[in-house]
Amino acid sequence: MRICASFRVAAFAVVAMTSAWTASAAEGLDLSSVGQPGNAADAERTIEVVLGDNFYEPASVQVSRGETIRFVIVNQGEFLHEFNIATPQMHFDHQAEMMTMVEHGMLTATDFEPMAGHTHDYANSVLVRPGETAEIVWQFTGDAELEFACNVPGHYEAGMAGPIEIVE
Ligand SMILES: [Cu+2]
Repeated sequence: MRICASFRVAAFAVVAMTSAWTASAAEGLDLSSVGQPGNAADAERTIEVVLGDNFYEPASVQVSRGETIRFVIVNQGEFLHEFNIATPQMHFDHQAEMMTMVEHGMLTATDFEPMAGHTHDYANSVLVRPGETAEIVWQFTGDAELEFACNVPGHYEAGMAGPIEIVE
């Protein structure tokens, strides 16, 4: 995690304003219906997901219930994108949080700054800067309707969401 000195000052200033939504975000994050973090050693498959402006390749994925997948997430776009495994409602809620991050200068079109109390450090989601690659290992043990999506403001509506079909 990189926190530059100037950002520490800015972060301190907005901590009071953001503490409420940070707490609610953490408390509301019951991931059991989505699945659970997996171990890379248990992954039966690796799926490479390319993030573009504003699309995913592949546009959908199919997994077996209980399967552990290693996602290698490559941002080939010119903008910051997210790969987030969740329910449509969770994505909707997260979009509001991200809008707050934008309003507080924590998130721009191409970059984001982690801060105390909110590092955007969830096991089911990752923000990937342009040109960077990230990994998520996830085990699909939940029973909710899932999709992967980017909740950077405007991107979901622009098409950055795809279904995750879970087959028995
Ligand atoms: Cu995006």
